[in-house]
Amino acid sequence: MELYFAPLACSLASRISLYEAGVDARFHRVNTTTKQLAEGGDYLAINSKGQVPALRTDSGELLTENNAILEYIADAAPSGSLAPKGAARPRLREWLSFVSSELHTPVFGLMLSATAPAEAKAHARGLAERKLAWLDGQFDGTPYLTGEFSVADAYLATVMNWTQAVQFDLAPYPNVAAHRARVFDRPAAGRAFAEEFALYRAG
Ligand SMILES: N[C@@H](CCC(=O)N[C@@H](CS)C(=O)NCC(=O)O)C(=O)O
Repeated sequence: MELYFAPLACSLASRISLYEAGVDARFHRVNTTTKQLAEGGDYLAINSKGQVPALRTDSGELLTENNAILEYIADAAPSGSLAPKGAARPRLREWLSFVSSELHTPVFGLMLSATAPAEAKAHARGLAERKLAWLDGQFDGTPYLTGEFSVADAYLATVMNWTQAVQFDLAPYPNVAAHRARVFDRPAAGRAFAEEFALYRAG
C-alpha cells in the first residue's frame, strides 16, 4: 500500500491505523496547498481531489476519503482487530461518519482554515462545543468508541489533536481529552504522531 499524506493532517489517522495493523506501506508527502509531492510531481495527477489521505491499494486502485481508507486498512490488518465485525460493523461506520461529518470537515477543518471568515470560524467553535459536550457523555466507562480500539479512535484522536492548533480547550471534555491521550499512549499511534510531528516541525 502507499499512503499520500500531509504531516499531522487527517491522514495521520491512516498512518496510525497502518502501524497498528502492522501493514507495510510507503508514504508520499503532499503539500496540500501547492498540490505538489515532496518527492516531485503533481499530486492532482494522482488524486484529482487534491486532498489527503489517498491510498494506493496493493491491487493498484486509488482510494480516497478517510472513512473508506480507514475501513480498508482495518480489513487488511492481519489481526483483524481494528474494526468490529459482522452485526457490529455499522457501529464503526456510525463513529467514522460522526468524526468525519460532525467534527472534521465542517468544524475543526473550518477552524483551521487559512481563508475562512472570522464569523464562520466562530460558528464552527460553537458547534465544536456542542458536539464535544455530547461526545464526552458517550464514553460511559469505555476506553474506545466501539469498546475495543478501532480505526475510528485513530480518526477521532487525530482530529482532537488539532484542538491545540486552534486553542480549543479540551478541559471541559475530560473523557474526550482522556481518549486522545489513551490513543497516543499506544506505541503504534505514538510512533505515528512522533514521526509526523518531526516532519511538520522540519517544514
Ligand atoms: N472528505 C475528505 C476530506 C479530507 C480533507 O479534508 N483533507 C485535508 C487535510 S485534513 C486536505 O487535504 N486539505 C487540503 C484541501 O482541501 O485542499 C476525507 O474525508 O478524506
